[in-house]
Parts: sequence; C-alpha cells; structure tokens
Amino acid sequence: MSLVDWGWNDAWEAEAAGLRPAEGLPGRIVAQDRDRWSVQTEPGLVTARLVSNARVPSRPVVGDWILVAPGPSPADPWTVLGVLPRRSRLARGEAGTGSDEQVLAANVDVVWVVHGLDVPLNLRRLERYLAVVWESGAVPELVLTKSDLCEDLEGAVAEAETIALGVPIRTVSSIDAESVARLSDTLRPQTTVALAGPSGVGKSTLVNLLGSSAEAQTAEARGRDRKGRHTTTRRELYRIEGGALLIDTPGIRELRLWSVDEGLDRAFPDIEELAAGCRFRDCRHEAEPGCAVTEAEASGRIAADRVHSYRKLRAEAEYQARKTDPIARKAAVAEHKTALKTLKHHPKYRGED
Ligand SMILES: Nc1nc2c(ncn2[C@@H]2O[C@H](COP(=O)(O)OP(=O)(O)OP(=O)(O)O)[C@@H](O)[C@H]2O)c(=O)[nH]1
Ligand SMILES: [Mg+2]
Ligand SMILES: [Zn+2]
Repeated sequence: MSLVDWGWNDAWEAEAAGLRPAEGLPGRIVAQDRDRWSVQTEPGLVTARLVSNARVPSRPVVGDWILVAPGPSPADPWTVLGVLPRRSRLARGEAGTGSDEQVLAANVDVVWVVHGLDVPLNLRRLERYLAVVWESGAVPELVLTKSDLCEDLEGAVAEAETIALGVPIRTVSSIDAESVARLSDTLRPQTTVALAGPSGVGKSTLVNLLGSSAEAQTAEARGRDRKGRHTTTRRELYRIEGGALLIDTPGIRELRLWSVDEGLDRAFPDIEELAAGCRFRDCRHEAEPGCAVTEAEASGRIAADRVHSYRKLRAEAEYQARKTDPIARKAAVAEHKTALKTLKHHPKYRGED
C-alpha cells in the first residue's frame, strides 16, 4: 500500500523535502495512546515516540504527517524527527480550567458535525461546532443521524437550515442503506473527514457502515449497558472503501472556541452581512449607536437567540485568549494563520464564496 492512499501528495512531498532532518521516512499518524503514536509509513505501520530533545513545534496528533526514523535497536519504538506544517487543525480550548489549546486532529479537509435526530436539535451547540470547524481551516458539513427515529424529518432539516448557512446538511440512518450510500457518494478519495459530535450520536456506526479498513467500536460491541456513552476512547484514522480517510473521535462533552478569527464570521454570515450596515466599523453589536445587528434583533429580522449565541462565543474565545500564555499563543496563532490561508484555496470553499 502506498502513502498516497493515506493522503500523501506532491505538496506534502515538497514540505518533507524542505524539512530537516530529511533522513526520516514520512508517515501519517493514525492513532495515539498516551506517548506512543501509531504511524502509517510506506513499509507499514510503526509505533513511534517523541524523544525529549525532539525539535517539534507541537505535539503530534492524529492526521499529522511526520518524519520518523527507526529506534537505535530494532526492539525500540521509532522516533519522531519532525512534524510537517499543518494544513488545518481542529482545536478547542482545553477542558476544565486549562487555558491552553488542545489540538484534536490535523490536516482535516472536512468535518462532519454529527447530531442525532432521536433528540430535538440543539441549535446553539451546532453553532458552536460550526464556528470551531470554520476556525480550524477545514470545511464543515452537518450530518443528522438516526433519521429513522425522527417523526418530522423535513421539519428538522428546515430547523437546521436556519443556522447552517451555506453548510451542506445530510441525513442518514444506520438501517437505511440508501441513505448511507448517499453519504458515501459525498466522499472523495484521499480526502480526510473528521467526525465530531457528542457521545452516542452514531459516529463510529457511520465509520463502520461506510466500509472502514478496521472495525470501530460502537456501543453495541461493548454490550447494551454502555448505551453509547463514551464508547470510543481515542481518535483514530480509518481508510474507507473508495479511498477516503475518516477520523473517528470520542464524544465531545465540551467544545470551547479557543481562538476567534474568521471562524465566527463564517459561522454567522447573517450577522457579518448585517454588520456592514453598522455605523462603526469596529462595532461589537452590543450597545453602540447605529448598530444594524441590534436593530435587526429588535425588529425580529434576526433571531435574538442567534445574536446571543454569537456574542457568547465571541466573549468566550476572547476570555480564553486573555488567559493563554502569550508566547505559546503567538506560535499557535501563526500556525493557525497558515491553516486559514489554506482554506481560502480549498476547492470546495472557493466555489462557494
Ligand atoms: N436507530 C438508530 N440507532 C443508531 C443509528 N446510528 C447509531 N445508532 C445507535 O446509537 C448507539 C451509539 O452509536 P455509536 O456509533 O457507538 O456512537 P458514537 O457517536 O460513536 O459514540 P461515542 O463513541 O461514545 O462518541 C448504538 O447503539 C448504535 O447502534 C441510527 O441511524 N439509527
Ligand atoms: Mg464512537
Ligand atoms: Zn453593530
């Protein structure tokens, strides 16, 4: 099997050539267990570690392209020599009291924001996910699962449309093969899709239904008592029939927006558009005179909940930014800018602008 099957291409080749030390073998991280990384290389799957003096800018994560070399003795794990600059990075504010950023996955082209239709849509949570994904440099798509458990599918999709502006919406059921085939048709060979959403929405079920190279664990595989509560415990990259790559992730309980750049505006294009009519160019849409957003809110042209959600996400990201160590932050932001620049050249994204 060639590395191309894992997403390798000429652009990565060029990046690797420009990176020292060049003696390493390129490989892609497919899984991580504490301080051991499973790396897909041309000759096969190897286990690698970071040595203490490694000059890597950031801790590698699933999806990263890295350079590795065999350990000093054949029994040793391989050594990570370098991490290629990331094209995109799905990141969140660290859970709990942490003020740092946690990168969940790298070099992701598309993120499926997964929500189950067995419960009412949580629009505020979806807005949060969309902002985080846009901020990552990847392109979001909404995947509504368990459509077999939904009585008013059209109504649910219409509701989702009110917040998923310019974002494709797909519906799927694990017991409807046709719906799975439709979803499968949207996948492209060698592109990387990460699945994100709360526990139990059916992320791993989808990975398996779409024909993954290895079985992802789902709730049933562990017995009924688990009820789909945090069945998946690590992020893992799978090859899918047809050549796409899927990153399954554990259910996310808390997804904090870590930085606020273009992500928020992309997730709220309606507010962005209204903002053009504000008197002040740096209007924060709070209590400023001549604010077109506040006016639209008062007249009911835009849902107050939505404006509230926007303000809340912005405040949260700004708070996170103030708490973060400025030096670490500067480095992360620099890396992040590259990701956003890549987004502008994304074939999918280009067509939509
Ligand atoms: N009725 C119905 N059940 C589904 C569907 N998709 C998944 N399920 C069930 O939902 C439960 C949870 O599915 P998982 O795939 O393990 O969910 P997950 O999102 O991977 O959960 P975590 O790994 O905990 O994050 C399982 O019992 C699945 O059989 C669907 O489309 N319809
Ligand atoms: Mg799972
Ligand atoms: Zn305003």
